[in-house]
Amino acid sequence: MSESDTVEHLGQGLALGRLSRRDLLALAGALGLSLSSLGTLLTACARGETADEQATVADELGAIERELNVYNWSDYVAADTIANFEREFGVKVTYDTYESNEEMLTRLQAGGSGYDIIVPSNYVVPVAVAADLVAPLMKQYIPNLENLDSTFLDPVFDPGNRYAVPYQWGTTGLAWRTDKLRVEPDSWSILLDVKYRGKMTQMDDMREVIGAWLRFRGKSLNSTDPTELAQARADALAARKNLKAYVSAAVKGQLISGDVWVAQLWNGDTAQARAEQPSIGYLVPKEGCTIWTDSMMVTRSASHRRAAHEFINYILRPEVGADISNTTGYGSPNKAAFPSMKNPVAYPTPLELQRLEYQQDLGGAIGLWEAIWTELRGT
Ligand code: N2P
Repeated sequence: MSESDTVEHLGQGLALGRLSRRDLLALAGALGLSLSSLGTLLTACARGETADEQATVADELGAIERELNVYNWSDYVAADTIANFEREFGVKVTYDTYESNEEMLTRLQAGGSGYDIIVPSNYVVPVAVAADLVAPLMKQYIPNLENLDSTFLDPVFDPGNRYAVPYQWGTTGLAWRTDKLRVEPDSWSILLDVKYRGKMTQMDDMREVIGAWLRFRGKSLNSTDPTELAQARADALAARKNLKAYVSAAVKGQLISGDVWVAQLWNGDTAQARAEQPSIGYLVPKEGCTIWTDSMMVTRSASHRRAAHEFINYILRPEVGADISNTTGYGSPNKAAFPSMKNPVAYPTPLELQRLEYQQDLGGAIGLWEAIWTELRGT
Protein backbone atom coordinates (compact mmCIF):
# COMPACT_ATOMS: atom_id res chain seq x y z
CA MET A 1 0.00 0.00 0.00
CA SER A 2 1.37 3.46 -0.90
CA GLU A 3 1.85 5.99 1.87
CA SER A 4 -1.06 8.12 0.65
CA ASP A 5 -3.32 5.04 0.57
CA THR A 6 -2.21 4.24 4.12
CA VAL A 7 -3.01 7.76 5.24
CA GLU A 8 -6.43 7.59 3.60
CA HIS A 9 -7.10 4.19 5.15
CA LEU A 10 -6.16 5.39 8.63
CA GLY A 11 -8.22 8.56 8.17
CA GLN A 12 -11.26 6.48 7.20
CA GLY A 13 -10.79 4.26 10.21
CA LEU A 14 -10.95 7.36 12.35
CA ALA A 15 -14.02 8.75 10.59
CA LEU A 16 -15.92 5.48 10.93
CA GLY A 17 -15.02 5.14 14.56
CA ARG A 18 -13.00 1.95 13.98
CA LEU A 19 -9.87 3.72 15.21
CA SER A 20 -9.52 6.10 18.12
CA ARG A 21 -7.25 9.11 17.78
CA ARG A 22 -4.85 7.35 20.10
CA ASP A 23 -4.80 4.19 17.95
CA LEU A 24 -4.24 6.32 14.91
CA LEU A 25 -1.25 8.17 16.31
CA ALA A 26 0.27 4.93 17.54
CA LEU A 27 -0.17 3.31 14.12
CA ALA A 28 1.27 6.33 12.32
CA GLY A 29 4.33 6.08 14.54
CA ALA A 30 4.67 2.34 14.07
CA LEU A 31 4.41 2.67 10.28
CA GLY A 32 7.09 5.37 10.19
CA LEU A 33 4.96 7.80 8.18
CA SER A 34 6.56 10.94 6.73
CA LEU A 35 6.15 14.33 8.34
CA SER A 36 3.68 15.58 5.75
CA SER A 37 1.53 12.47 6.11
CA LEU A 38 1.63 12.89 9.82
CA GLY A 39 0.48 16.50 9.32
CA THR A 40 -2.50 15.30 7.27
CA LEU A 41 -3.38 12.81 9.96
CA LEU A 42 -3.04 15.35 12.74
CA THR A 43 -5.48 17.62 10.91
CA ALA A 44 -7.82 14.64 10.71
CA CYS A 45 -7.28 14.16 14.43
CA ALA A 46 -8.21 17.76 15.12
CA ARG A 47 -11.41 17.13 13.21
CA GLY A 48 -11.73 13.77 14.92
CA GLU A 49 -14.26 14.93 17.48
CA THR A 50 -16.65 15.96 14.73
CA ALA A 51 -15.89 12.88 12.67
CA ASP A 52 -16.45 10.67 15.70
CA GLU A 53 -19.78 12.38 16.23
CA GLN A 54 -20.84 12.04 12.60
CA ALA A 55 -19.79 8.41 12.59
CA THR A 56 -21.94 7.67 15.61
CA VAL A 57 -24.95 9.18 13.90
CA ALA A 58 -24.35 7.54 10.52
CA ASP A 59 -23.32 4.21 11.97
CA GLU A 60 -25.97 1.54 12.55
CA LEU A 61 -25.97 -1.10 15.21
CA GLY A 62 -27.28 -4.53 14.28
CA ALA A 63 -30.03 -6.50 16.01
CA ILE A 64 -30.05 -6.58 19.78
CA GLU A 65 -27.64 -9.11 21.23
CA ARG A 66 -28.85 -11.83 23.60
CA GLU A 67 -26.50 -10.86 26.42
CA LEU A 68 -25.42 -7.76 28.32
CA ASN A 69 -22.77 -7.27 31.01
CA VAL A 70 -23.42 -4.41 33.43
CA TYR A 71 -21.00 -3.20 36.11
CA ASN A 72 -22.71 -0.84 38.58
CA TRP A 73 -22.48 0.36 42.21
CA SER A 74 -24.04 -1.92 44.82
CA ASP A 75 -27.69 -1.39 45.86
CA TYR A 76 -28.34 0.90 42.93
CA VAL A 77 -31.39 -0.67 41.16
CA ALA A 78 -34.94 -1.62 42.13
CA ALA A 79 -35.67 -5.30 42.85
CA ASP A 80 -37.08 -5.92 39.37
CA THR A 81 -35.15 -3.40 37.23
CA ILE A 82 -32.87 -6.03 35.70
CA ALA A 83 -35.40 -8.89 35.54
CA ASN A 84 -37.94 -6.70 33.73
CA PHE A 85 -35.36 -5.66 31.15
CA GLU A 86 -34.35 -9.29 30.61
CA ARG A 87 -37.94 -10.38 30.11
CA GLU A 88 -38.99 -7.57 27.80
CA PHE A 89 -35.89 -7.57 25.60
CA GLY A 90 -34.96 -11.26 25.74
CA VAL A 91 -31.48 -10.38 26.97
CA LYS A 92 -29.58 -12.26 29.68
CA VAL A 93 -27.94 -9.65 31.92
CA THR A 94 -24.84 -10.41 33.95
CA TYR A 95 -24.94 -7.79 36.69
CA ASP A 96 -21.84 -7.19 38.84
CA THR A 97 -21.34 -4.51 41.47
CA TYR A 98 -18.52 -2.41 42.93
CA GLU A 99 -18.05 -0.18 45.97
CA SER A 100 -15.79 2.56 44.64
CA ASN A 101 -14.78 4.21 41.39
CA GLU A 102 -11.22 3.06 41.91
CA GLU A 103 -12.30 -0.58 42.28
CA MET A 104 -14.24 -0.31 39.01
CA LEU A 105 -11.41 1.41 37.11
CA THR A 106 -8.83 -1.13 38.26
CA ARG A 107 -11.05 -3.96 37.02
CA LEU A 108 -11.66 -2.27 33.68
CA GLN A 109 -8.06 -1.28 33.08
CA ALA A 110 -6.91 -4.84 33.69
CA GLY A 111 -8.70 -5.64 30.40
CA GLY A 112 -10.87 -8.57 29.44
CA SER A 113 -13.61 -7.62 31.92
CA GLY A 114 -16.29 -8.07 29.25
CA TYR A 115 -18.39 -5.24 30.71
CA ASP A 116 -20.58 -3.33 28.26
CA ILE A 117 -21.78 -0.68 30.70
CA ILE A 118 -20.07 1.06 33.62
CA VAL A 119 -21.49 3.77 35.90
CA PRO A 120 -18.65 6.03 37.09
CA SER A 121 -18.92 9.26 39.06
CA ASN A 122 -18.43 12.63 37.38
CA TYR A 123 -14.63 12.96 37.99
CA VAL A 124 -13.97 9.56 36.41
CA VAL A 125 -15.82 10.31 33.16
CA PRO A 126 -13.05 12.38 31.49
CA VAL A 127 -10.46 9.90 32.77
CA ALA A 128 -12.31 7.00 31.14
CA VAL A 129 -12.62 8.99 27.89
CA ALA A 130 -8.92 9.94 27.84
CA ALA A 131 -7.89 6.35 28.56
CA ASP A 132 -10.11 5.23 25.66
CA LEU A 133 -12.06 2.90 27.95
CA VAL A 134 -15.43 4.17 26.69
CA ALA A 135 -17.07 4.91 23.34
CA PRO A 136 -19.25 7.85 22.25
CA LEU A 137 -22.98 7.24 22.64
CA MET A 138 -25.12 6.56 19.60
CA LYS A 139 -27.92 8.84 20.61
CA GLN A 140 -30.29 7.72 17.87
CA TYR A 141 -30.79 4.63 20.05
CA ILE A 142 -31.51 6.64 23.20
CA PRO A 143 -34.62 8.76 22.43
CA ASN A 144 -35.49 8.84 26.13
CA LEU A 145 -32.58 11.23 26.65
CA GLU A 146 -35.27 13.88 26.31
CA ASN A 147 -36.55 12.82 29.77
CA LEU A 148 -33.43 14.23 31.46
CA ASP A 149 -33.71 17.38 33.50
CA SER A 150 -31.75 20.28 32.00
CA THR A 151 -29.57 20.45 35.16
CA PHE A 152 -27.91 17.24 33.97
CA LEU A 153 -27.46 18.14 30.32
CA ASP A 154 -24.12 19.29 28.96
CA PRO A 155 -22.17 18.79 32.22
CA VAL A 156 -18.62 20.15 32.51
CA PHE A 157 -17.26 16.62 32.83
CA ASP A 158 -18.87 15.57 29.52
CA PRO A 159 -19.70 18.50 27.22
CA GLY A 160 -22.75 17.71 25.12
CA ASN A 161 -23.33 14.39 26.94
CA ARG A 162 -21.28 12.71 24.23
CA TYR A 163 -20.28 9.78 26.42
CA ALA A 164 -22.25 9.76 29.65
CA VAL A 165 -25.93 9.48 30.58
CA PRO A 166 -26.68 10.63 34.15
CA TYR A 167 -28.04 7.79 36.28
CA GLN A 168 -28.40 9.03 39.88
CA TRP A 169 -26.89 11.80 41.99
CA GLY A 170 -26.26 12.19 45.69
CA THR A 171 -23.99 13.35 48.52
CA THR A 172 -21.57 11.67 50.95
CA GLY A 173 -22.23 12.97 54.47
CA LEU A 174 -22.85 11.44 57.88
CA ALA A 175 -25.45 8.87 58.85
CA TRP A 176 -26.18 8.71 62.60
CA ARG A 177 -28.38 6.90 65.11
CA THR A 178 -30.77 9.54 66.41
CA ASP A 179 -31.64 7.36 69.43
CA LYS A 180 -28.04 6.79 70.54
CA LEU A 181 -26.52 10.28 70.32
CA ARG A 182 -28.02 12.99 72.49
CA VAL A 183 -27.30 15.83 70.09
CA GLU A 184 -27.22 15.89 66.34
CA PRO A 185 -23.62 16.06 65.12
CA ASP A 186 -22.91 18.94 62.75
CA SER A 187 -19.22 18.48 61.91
CA TRP A 188 -16.70 15.91 60.74
CA SER A 189 -15.15 16.47 64.18
CA ILE A 190 -17.62 13.94 65.64
CA LEU A 191 -15.27 11.27 64.28
CA LEU A 192 -12.55 12.64 66.59
CA ASP A 193 -14.75 12.27 69.68
CA VAL A 194 -13.45 9.45 71.89
CA LYS A 195 -16.90 9.09 73.48
CA TYR A 196 -17.99 7.15 70.42
CA ARG A 197 -14.83 5.12 69.97
CA GLY A 198 -15.53 1.85 68.19
CA LYS A 199 -19.02 2.98 67.19
CA MET A 200 -18.06 4.98 64.13
CA THR A 201 -16.93 4.24 60.57
CA GLN A 202 -15.65 5.99 57.45
CA MET A 203 -16.05 4.74 53.93
CA ASP A 204 -13.68 2.29 52.29
CA ASP A 205 -12.89 4.97 49.73
CA MET A 206 -9.68 6.98 49.42
CA ARG A 207 -11.34 10.02 47.88
CA GLU A 208 -14.10 10.21 50.49
CA VAL A 209 -11.94 9.64 53.58
CA ILE A 210 -9.13 12.06 52.77
CA GLY A 211 -11.61 14.45 51.12
CA ALA A 212 -13.65 14.72 54.33
CA TRP A 213 -10.55 15.66 56.39
CA LEU A 214 -9.56 18.29 53.84
CA ARG A 215 -13.03 19.84 54.10
CA PHE A 216 -12.77 19.67 57.90
CA ARG A 217 -9.89 22.17 57.67
CA GLY A 218 -11.73 24.33 55.16
CA LYS A 219 -9.79 23.01 52.17
CA SER A 220 -10.98 21.68 48.83
CA LEU A 221 -11.61 17.95 48.75
CA ASN A 222 -9.64 18.03 45.50
CA SER A 223 -6.53 19.48 47.11
CA THR A 224 -3.15 18.48 45.73
CA ASP A 225 -1.21 20.70 48.15
CA PRO A 226 1.29 18.60 50.15
CA THR A 227 0.89 20.72 53.31
CA GLU A 228 -2.90 20.45 53.24
CA LEU A 229 -2.65 16.74 52.56
CA ALA A 230 -0.23 16.29 55.48
CA GLN A 231 -2.81 17.89 57.79
CA ALA A 232 -5.57 15.69 56.35
CA ARG A 233 -3.37 12.65 56.98
CA ALA A 234 -2.82 13.66 60.60
CA ASP A 235 -6.56 14.23 61.17
CA ALA A 236 -7.48 10.98 59.44
CA LEU A 237 -4.96 9.07 61.59
CA ALA A 238 -6.36 10.65 64.75
CA ALA A 239 -9.91 9.72 63.75
CA ARG A 240 -8.86 6.22 62.81
CA LYS A 241 -8.27 5.40 66.49
CA ASN A 242 -12.02 5.86 67.01
CA LEU A 243 -13.18 4.01 63.93
CA LYS A 244 -14.53 0.52 63.92
CA ALA A 245 -13.62 0.13 60.24
CA TYR A 246 -13.38 1.65 56.80
CA VAL A 247 -16.56 0.21 55.30
CA SER A 248 -18.94 1.39 52.57
CA ALA A 249 -22.35 -0.10 51.70
CA ALA A 250 -22.07 -2.89 54.29
CA VAL A 251 -22.27 -0.38 57.14
CA LYS A 252 -26.03 -0.21 56.58
CA GLY A 253 -26.51 -3.48 58.45
CA GLN A 254 -24.36 -2.23 61.35
CA LEU A 255 -26.31 1.04 61.58
CA ILE A 256 -29.55 -0.93 61.61
CA SER A 257 -28.33 -3.32 64.32
CA GLY A 258 -26.88 -0.49 66.42
CA ASP A 259 -23.27 -1.73 66.20
CA VAL A 260 -22.44 1.57 64.52
CA TRP A 261 -23.84 4.96 65.60
CA VAL A 262 -22.06 7.34 63.22
CA ALA A 263 -21.00 6.47 59.68
CA GLN A 264 -19.67 8.43 56.76
CA LEU A 265 -22.15 7.32 54.11
CA TRP A 266 -24.03 8.24 50.93
CA ASN A 267 -27.44 9.88 51.43
CA GLY A 268 -29.37 7.23 49.48
CA ASP A 269 -27.83 4.24 51.24
CA THR A 270 -28.67 6.01 54.51
CA ALA A 271 -32.29 6.30 53.36
CA GLN A 272 -32.25 2.57 52.56
CA ALA A 273 -31.11 1.83 56.13
CA ARG A 274 -33.75 4.21 57.54
CA ALA A 275 -36.46 2.23 55.75
CA GLU A 276 -35.59 -0.62 58.16
CA GLN A 277 -34.62 1.41 61.25
CA PRO A 278 -36.38 4.79 61.53
CA SER A 279 -33.88 6.15 64.10
CA ILE A 280 -31.26 6.86 61.45
CA GLY A 281 -30.60 10.45 60.38
CA TYR A 282 -28.44 11.98 57.66
CA LEU A 283 -26.62 15.29 57.56
CA VAL A 284 -24.19 17.30 55.49
CA PRO A 285 -21.45 18.43 57.94
CA LYS A 286 -21.08 22.20 58.24
CA GLU A 287 -17.62 22.04 56.62
CA GLY A 288 -19.20 20.46 53.54
CA CYS A 289 -18.88 17.20 51.65
CA THR A 290 -18.98 15.55 48.24
CA ILE A 291 -21.82 15.85 45.73
CA TRP A 292 -21.64 13.51 42.76
CA THR A 293 -23.46 12.39 39.65
CA ASP A 294 -22.97 8.82 38.46
CA SER A 295 -23.45 8.23 34.73
CA MET A 296 -23.93 5.24 32.44
CA MET A 297 -21.22 4.79 29.80
CA VAL A 298 -20.72 2.20 27.05
CA THR A 299 -17.26 0.66 27.15
CA ARG A 300 -14.96 0.81 24.10
CA SER A 301 -14.64 -2.97 24.24
CA ALA A 302 -18.40 -3.62 24.51
CA SER A 303 -19.48 -6.59 22.43
CA HIS A 304 -23.19 -5.98 23.11
CA ARG A 305 -23.51 -2.41 21.93
CA ARG A 306 -27.14 -2.50 20.81
CA ALA A 307 -28.23 -4.13 24.06
CA ALA A 308 -26.19 -1.55 25.98
CA HIS A 309 -27.97 1.34 24.26
CA GLU A 310 -31.38 -0.32 24.73
CA PHE A 311 -30.57 -0.74 28.43
CA ILE A 312 -29.67 2.93 28.82
CA ASN A 313 -32.85 3.94 27.01
CA TYR A 314 -34.87 1.59 29.26
CA ILE A 315 -33.35 3.08 32.43
CA LEU A 316 -34.43 6.51 31.19
CA ARG A 317 -38.12 5.50 31.04
CA PRO A 318 -40.09 7.51 33.62
CA GLU A 319 -41.42 4.50 35.54
CA VAL A 320 -38.07 2.67 35.55
CA GLY A 321 -36.23 5.80 36.76
CA ALA A 322 -38.87 6.37 39.46
CA ASP A 323 -38.65 2.74 40.68
CA ILE A 324 -34.87 3.04 40.96
CA SER A 325 -34.96 6.27 42.98
CA ASN A 326 -37.85 5.01 45.14
CA THR A 327 -35.67 2.02 46.06
CA THR A 328 -32.23 3.62 46.33
CA GLY A 329 -33.22 6.93 47.95
CA TYR A 330 -31.00 8.86 45.53
CA GLY A 331 -31.80 11.86 43.39
CA SER A 332 -32.95 11.22 39.85
CA PRO A 333 -31.81 13.22 36.83
CA ASN A 334 -34.99 12.02 35.10
CA LYS A 335 -37.51 14.85 35.05
CA ALA A 336 -40.21 12.63 33.58
CA ALA A 337 -39.82 10.25 36.55
CA PHE A 338 -40.60 12.89 39.19
CA PRO A 339 -44.41 12.52 39.22
CA SER A 340 -44.08 8.79 40.05
CA MET A 341 -41.45 9.25 42.78
CA LYS A 342 -42.43 8.83 46.43
CA ASN A 343 -39.94 11.30 47.96
CA PRO A 344 -38.09 12.99 45.12
CA VAL A 345 -34.81 14.49 46.34
CA ALA A 346 -34.67 18.11 45.22
CA TYR A 347 -31.43 19.22 43.58
CA PRO A 348 -29.50 21.46 46.04
CA THR A 349 -30.18 25.19 46.01
CA PRO A 350 -27.27 27.56 45.20
CA LEU A 351 -26.92 28.15 48.96
CA GLU A 352 -26.69 24.42 49.72
CA LEU A 353 -24.28 23.96 46.82
CA GLN A 354 -21.81 26.28 48.57
CA ARG A 355 -21.10 23.49 51.04
CA LEU A 356 -20.99 20.73 48.44
CA GLU A 357 -18.11 20.01 46.12
CA TYR A 358 -17.77 17.82 43.04
CA GLN A 359 -14.63 15.70 42.89
CA GLN A 360 -12.06 16.32 40.17
CA ASP A 361 -9.37 14.06 38.79
CA LEU A 362 -6.21 14.52 40.90
CA GLY A 363 -3.80 14.13 37.99
CA GLY A 364 -0.20 13.52 39.08
CA ALA A 365 -1.01 14.19 42.75
CA ILE A 366 -2.83 10.88 43.02
CA GLY A 367 0.42 9.32 44.24
CA LEU A 368 0.39 11.57 47.34
CA TRP A 369 -3.17 10.54 48.09
CA GLU A 370 -2.47 6.86 47.54
CA ALA A 371 0.48 6.93 49.92
CA ILE A 372 -1.74 8.36 52.67
CA TRP A 373 -4.51 5.89 51.90
CA THR A 374 -2.14 2.92 52.00
CA GLU A 375 -0.93 4.08 55.39
CA LEU A 376 -4.47 4.54 56.71
CA ARG A 377 -5.63 1.17 55.46
CA GLY A 378 -2.43 -0.67 56.27
CA THR A 379 -1.65 -0.60 59.95
C1 N2P B 1 -24.35 2.89 45.91
C2 N2P B 1 -24.48 4.30 45.53
C3 N2P B 1 -23.23 5.00 45.66
C4 N2P B 1 -22.92 5.89 44.60
N1 N2P B 1 -25.44 2.40 46.54
C5 N2P B 1 -21.72 6.67 44.89
N2 N2P B 1 -21.33 7.44 43.81
